[in-house]
Amino acid sequence: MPQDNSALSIGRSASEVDVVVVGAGFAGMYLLHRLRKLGLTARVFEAGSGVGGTWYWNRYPGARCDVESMQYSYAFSEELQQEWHWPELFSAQPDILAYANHVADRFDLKRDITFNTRVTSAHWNAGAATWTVGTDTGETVTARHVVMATGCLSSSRMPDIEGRESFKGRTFHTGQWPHEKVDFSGRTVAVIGTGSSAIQSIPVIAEEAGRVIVFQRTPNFSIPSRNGKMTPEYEQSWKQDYARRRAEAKTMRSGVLSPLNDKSALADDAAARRENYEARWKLGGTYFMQAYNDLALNKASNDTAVAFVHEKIREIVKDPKVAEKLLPTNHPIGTKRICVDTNYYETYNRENVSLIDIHETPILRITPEGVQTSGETYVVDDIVFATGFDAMTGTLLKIDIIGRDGTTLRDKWHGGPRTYLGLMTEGIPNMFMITGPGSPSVLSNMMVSIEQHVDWIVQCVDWMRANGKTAIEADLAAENAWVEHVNEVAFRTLYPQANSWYMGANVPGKPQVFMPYIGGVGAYRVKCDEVAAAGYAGFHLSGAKATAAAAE
Ligand code: NA7
Repeated sequence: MPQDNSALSIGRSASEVDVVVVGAGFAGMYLLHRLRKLGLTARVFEAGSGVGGTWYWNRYPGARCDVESMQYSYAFSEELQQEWHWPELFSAQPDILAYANHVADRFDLKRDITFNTRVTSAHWNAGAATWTVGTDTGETVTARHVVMATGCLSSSRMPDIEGRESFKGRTFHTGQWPHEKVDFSGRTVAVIGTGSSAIQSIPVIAEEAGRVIVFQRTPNFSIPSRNGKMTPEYEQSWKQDYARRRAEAKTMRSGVLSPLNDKSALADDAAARRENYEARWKLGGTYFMQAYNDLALNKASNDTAVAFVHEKIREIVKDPKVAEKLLPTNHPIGTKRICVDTNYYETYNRENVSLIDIHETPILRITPEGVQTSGETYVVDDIVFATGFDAMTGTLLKIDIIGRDGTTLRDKWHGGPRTYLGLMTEGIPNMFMITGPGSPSVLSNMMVSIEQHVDWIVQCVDWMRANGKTAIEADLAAENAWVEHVNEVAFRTLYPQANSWYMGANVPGKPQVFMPYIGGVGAYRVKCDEVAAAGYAGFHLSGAKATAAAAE
């Protein structure tokens, strides 16, 4: 029985701890809670001034989760999931941030979190089997383990457009939005990008601004969310049945309990297919992609869903020229993260909204007054960059990580990320990643994947203590086999056909490797559990029991 040391506090000044955790989003918070329960000491470093990670930074108008509230929440505490009330079916950013703060207070987490502090380096000390972690405030801490709870979309990316710095008006990035409300009343606003953040924010900005000019490079598929108020009946249906539903969600491909229609799109005739897509469109959200079981696998099946959404866009958008520009044609539906919206396509029927296709008229530069394209110069008051992130690896590679025998993470990953199970990388001992590349991460309900990784890591650290092991490192052959498997599974699907951030394609010069693991949350969990049960097969463990016992 692990000892309950949740009251244990080491404060924010300890220079030696068992575990350094980088990031106080949902991963770092739950990890801290679990480590304390084991009686381990931990310090969490967080660049922001508060908890919440993604939901701390992405405060843009309309920011909302595309996994429904009853499922996008922690499952580890029955009391927590019973007592918390979500006001809407799909939660808005302020509600998720309020939840993160509630959890931090309820489990008294903040006393071990050092805010406003970014980890800049981590150097492995081979003799002592410890890490020395450095921060931008000049502090150094020594720890046996480091866990990167750094998030998958935490390095926002400004585009390399000439003259960007010369713009005289206000500029914003959706991923680093100000904490106070931004007033767009009466202003002319350029929005660059049409990914999920833009699709969520454009309808809200358009209601307030004088004019909105959207600069689109690639149209995206978006499905109406059908968000609404949480009804007591719906909430109760979940709360009464939470244990069973959570357990079932863990076995699903995406970690979301969802209505999968387990047949091929080609098994239905055109009329039945249309009826099915219509029902899914009415249902709303990402469940659209589960209308059939082969939409991510079979191009002919996928084409039927594409045709349906194209038809919907043409139906909603009144100006046929604008509608044509909005049709995504260069990637199968779902191979870029599908967007979920409230009134996105409808917004283009507003008088004050214009769409500029930058394939037709490329952006040449940003001037002090606005955005100059090959066709026209648009004078604007504000520019909103909804241009995304250096996903999955960006934040990790900013940290100067030096592992065994001088191996640096940057060198190790110069051709793209290489991991064993998305949890560790060879050459860098005792450093775990939560939802790292090579794990289901961004293709899944992040809460489910975070809890799975935290549970696995905590169990591993505990096992190491019990077995007198001081170091764990991924085996190179096991890692190579896993990387090959991740690729092989990805290339069985349509995903690699899109220039997506899953592939690193949105960052010029970034190696193009399919980063998340498509094999599904359920199968992946089984694999991780088997590895642990086999005494951490595919990992090298070192350290003598006698030494550990003496140290304790
Ligand atoms: P995304 O999905 O990466 O979207 C970024 C958008 O910005 C996308 O439309 C890009 O076009 C566009 N972009 C990027 N660089 C440029 C330049 N230089 N010029 C014009 N347009 C550009 O990021 P989001 O923040 O919307 O969403 C990220 C995830 O958060 C989302 O998938 C959900 O999981 C939640 P492109 O497609 O690259 O042609």
